[in-house]
Amino acid sequence: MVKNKFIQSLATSISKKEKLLAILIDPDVFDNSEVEYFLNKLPYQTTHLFVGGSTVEKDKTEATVIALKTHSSLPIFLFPGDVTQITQKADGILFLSLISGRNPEYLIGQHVRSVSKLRDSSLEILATGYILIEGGNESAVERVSETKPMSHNDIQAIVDTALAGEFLGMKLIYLEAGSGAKFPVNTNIISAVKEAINIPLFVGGGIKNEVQKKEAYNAGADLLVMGTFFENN
Ligand code: 1GP
Repeated sequence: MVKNKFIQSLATSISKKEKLLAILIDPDVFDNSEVEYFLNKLPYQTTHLFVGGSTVEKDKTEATVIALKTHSSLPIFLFPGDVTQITQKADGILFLSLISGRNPEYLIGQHVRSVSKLRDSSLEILATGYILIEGGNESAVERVSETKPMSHNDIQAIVDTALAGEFLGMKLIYLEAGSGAKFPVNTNIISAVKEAINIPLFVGGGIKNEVQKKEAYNAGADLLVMGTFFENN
């Protein structure tokens, strides 16, 4: 595999002003026997598949990745809630550090424990500054990480957090309203963060329709992540 293939292709897409769409699949609720049907229903704009969840039963992630790989050539990235969800069958991993929170376990703890699985791995590792923002209900990330989301009103603090992530060397920033959020990340936040940072910006949580997608892209999101909408439909 070309080193940093995904990060390089992201940079190319951004320079061409292309917009990317990742569909998030939670192995705990995904029916692997329906994989072909599911893939056929995805929007044609889909560019990536993400696989993961805050908590996933052991071995389910790998089975789901294998099922998806059998029927799709889209790049598959792990979006793991913890170290148990790492499988070598994917193309890469969002190496998420929850920089909006102050729980060491999700800032660095899980990461250290995952090294034995990643040291000799061919997975592309994408250091991701993961920022949880209030989405109108308690998210699984909030519950599992025992950290509070950042307030929509605190735009400066969110921008500073994103920039701190960039200064730490993270390869991308992910603004997360939480899976099944009542409302997605506010466009004012997206545009303020986009203006401040020089690395790709992912946005997810609570995006349910074309209007919300368009607004998030127009505000500056490079890649949107949608999960619940496709799980439910
Ligand atoms: C969750 O950002 C993703 O981590 C996707 O959220 O399930 O609300 O689309 P939804």
